[in-house]
Amino acid sequence: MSNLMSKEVVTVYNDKVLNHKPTFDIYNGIQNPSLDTPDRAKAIIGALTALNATTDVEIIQPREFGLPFIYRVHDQAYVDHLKKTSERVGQKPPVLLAEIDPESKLPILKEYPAFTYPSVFPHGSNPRSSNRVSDRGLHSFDTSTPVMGDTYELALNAAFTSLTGAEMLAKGNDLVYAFCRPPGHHAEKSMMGGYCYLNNASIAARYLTDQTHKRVGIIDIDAHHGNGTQEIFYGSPDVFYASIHGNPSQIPPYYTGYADEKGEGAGFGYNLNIPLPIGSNDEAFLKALDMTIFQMKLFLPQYLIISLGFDGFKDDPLKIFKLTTEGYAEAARLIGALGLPTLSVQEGGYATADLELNIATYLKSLKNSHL
Ligand code: Q9C
Ligand code: ZN
Repeated sequence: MSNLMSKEVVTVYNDKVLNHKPTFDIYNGIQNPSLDTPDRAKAIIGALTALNATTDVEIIQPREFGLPFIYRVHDQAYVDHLKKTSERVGQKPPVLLAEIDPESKLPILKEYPAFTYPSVFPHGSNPRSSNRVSDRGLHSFDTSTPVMGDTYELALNAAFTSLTGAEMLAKGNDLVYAFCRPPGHHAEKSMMGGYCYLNNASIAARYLTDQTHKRVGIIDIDAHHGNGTQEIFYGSPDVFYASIHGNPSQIPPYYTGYADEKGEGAGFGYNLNIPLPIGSNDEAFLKALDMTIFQMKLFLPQYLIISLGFDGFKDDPLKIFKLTTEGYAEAARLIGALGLPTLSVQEGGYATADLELNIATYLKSLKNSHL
């Protein structure tokens, strides 16, 4: 597929990305509006529409895949839990709740879709569950990841988006962007959390190894550790997971993402974590990316998946890193210079006003550097 002209980025998504409306993060018992707003999707669609007009990207719709592609990564019992919980919640009417108006600072009544959160978490050495309350905790690791009536359908749509992207790669396309929403890298084999339900990047990686028997490298540049992707491939030598993220001793997902987590069994040596101090700048991040790419090259990957989050941006409300738009451009150049067939999968990024520029800059830079 190589061509002297820089090539188009095949972009996969549909308008369902706008429908996901998570209600709240519950932090220390207090409800805050979720940062994963539909306005994020509007911003990204704005960028993609403009890039489509200049023929930098070509937009295609995701297609459906059978559930066995999902079960290659997630336990069937977990997928069933997500489906049944969504169905049950979807049968309830919307709820009216007070929310603080950011301008007037006064409570205003707002209508939310029906939702459910975990209320308890597993304990004991052999946690058993056959109750909807204990099941919620069994399959969630935080209180930021509500299930609404359409969550199962929309999470599956995001997984189909990344599977369609992987299929395009397997068919010989060099650069593919899957606009997945909800995101995926925090979702474990049988746990939701961190705004994630199904691990889109992992589902794509497993599809590629199954279909092509080639080695897949994953570089996760979302500012959080992808605990789900790490867990899923921890024992796998055919998928190398590498992540650069804010130090998990200070930020979510807290419990994993340390540098001494290197994989286990046959997968030992195929997991790389580079935690960076909160407040790190472009220079520190790009140095870590350079080290990551050096390690990745030794693995001789045949496909590359980027877990693409922009929450390391300097104006992100989570204030993890101080990366600039030019920093993301340089990151894309380093990634593009590998010259591998590359699928970029959307993860987080909450500086909505800057998302449009950041995604456009990343995709153009990737396209122009990938020869
Ligand atoms: N007070 C991704 O970036 N915690 N997930 C937010 C806000 C959840 C991040 C707390 C962060 C989840 C995909
Ligand atoms: Zn993130």
